[in-house]
Amino acid sequence: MMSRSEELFKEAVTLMPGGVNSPVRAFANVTESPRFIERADGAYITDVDGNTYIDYIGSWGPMVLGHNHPEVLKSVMERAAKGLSFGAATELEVQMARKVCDLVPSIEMVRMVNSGTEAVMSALRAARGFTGRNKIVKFMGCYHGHTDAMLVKAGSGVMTAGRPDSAGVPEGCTQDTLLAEYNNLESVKELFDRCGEEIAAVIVEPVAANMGVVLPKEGFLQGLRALCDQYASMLIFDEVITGFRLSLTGAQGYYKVTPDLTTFGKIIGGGMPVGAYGGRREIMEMVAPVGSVYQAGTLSGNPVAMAAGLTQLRLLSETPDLYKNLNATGDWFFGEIGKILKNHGVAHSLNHVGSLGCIFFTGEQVTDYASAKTSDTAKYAEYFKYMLHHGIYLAPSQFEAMFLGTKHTREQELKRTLEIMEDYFAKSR
Ligand code: HOZ
Repeated sequence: MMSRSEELFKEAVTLMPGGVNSPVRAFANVTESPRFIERADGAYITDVDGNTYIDYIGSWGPMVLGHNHPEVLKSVMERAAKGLSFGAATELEVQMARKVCDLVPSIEMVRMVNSGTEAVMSALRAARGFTGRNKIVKFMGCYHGHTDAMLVKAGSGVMTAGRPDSAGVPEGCTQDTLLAEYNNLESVKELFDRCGEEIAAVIVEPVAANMGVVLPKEGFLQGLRALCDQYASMLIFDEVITGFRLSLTGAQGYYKVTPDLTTFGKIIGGGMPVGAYGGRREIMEMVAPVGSVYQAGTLSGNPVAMAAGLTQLRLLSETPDLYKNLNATGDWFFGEIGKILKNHGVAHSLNHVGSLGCIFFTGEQVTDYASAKTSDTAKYAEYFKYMLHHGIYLAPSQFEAMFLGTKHTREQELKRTLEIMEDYFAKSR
């Protein structure tokens, strides 16, 4: 008999490409039928068949405080009762801008948009407008949303689709995208040597989290900063994943490197469809209606989304030791995973920082796109399926991250997860 999720998927594929509104969630790479989610609470997510799982996706990052935080929910309900969208300025937008500028020292001005993709697209335009240059350096395996210029050797679903680029992107849109290797400063230097005066910006995920998780080597981010300074190019940190996750000041605070521009995504809306870009005042003042870089959006700064995001940012900034505890829990959890993998002789590269991590099934240390690609994706699919069938909801792709939140406790959720991992790796020897 078919489950309700299977029934829905059968219908969905006749109505939506691949049955979904975003490719990774189709579960195609783990040869499993996607679960259709009904509700979520804390660290748990429940599908339409009533199966409850410990959730390690957390809406791809924003659920740092767990699903359905009562205060976030309350602010959404109260705000929704006053109207869903005005397409006009609101006080909440001012409060949100104030909060982001107060929390992140590199951001003097900010503009709200509706997604990380939009934030990146707009930040690139601002950097190009400000410098009067066209070329952008991007790293293989880094994913910056699906804006045309960034769909070159991108991570996430593009990586698992088995083709490096997307159809429908004219060559002209990517001719100014220069590719470098993550963690290889030399590859960036070569590009600057060749055409440094034409490079508007270097964009990077300060912790790459869309080719699995790949940490920056010591000096890599600092080296990018120095090169950008030398050539008066902009350094853009895409903190869609790391912002308000690694620390209150994101990866830039964690690694102590200051970008010129920063992009944020869903995390800034507490899970609502929000993104933002911001940075140095002189760059942001290039943006319309002050400057000549055009960018707009009816739903940008939507009051309900702002209410959710502001409440989440307030809770994140006011809860004592939140990041200290969350990062310590991450260190402990991934440490325990490491022990299990080692005990069972599993070839792996376990990459993690704070509450973000992933297991690569490869004997190579994963430090970039090429080494990430050595991972055995069939092995990942097998592991994923076992975990799913035992109540653990992991990313349905090798090339994504595992996200922890404050509701994942050592005593319950993490302990249970480790027990199931132990069972799996003991059986799959
Ligand atoms: N890598 C994406 C999040 N950063 C996956 C989300 C999706 O495609 O649905």
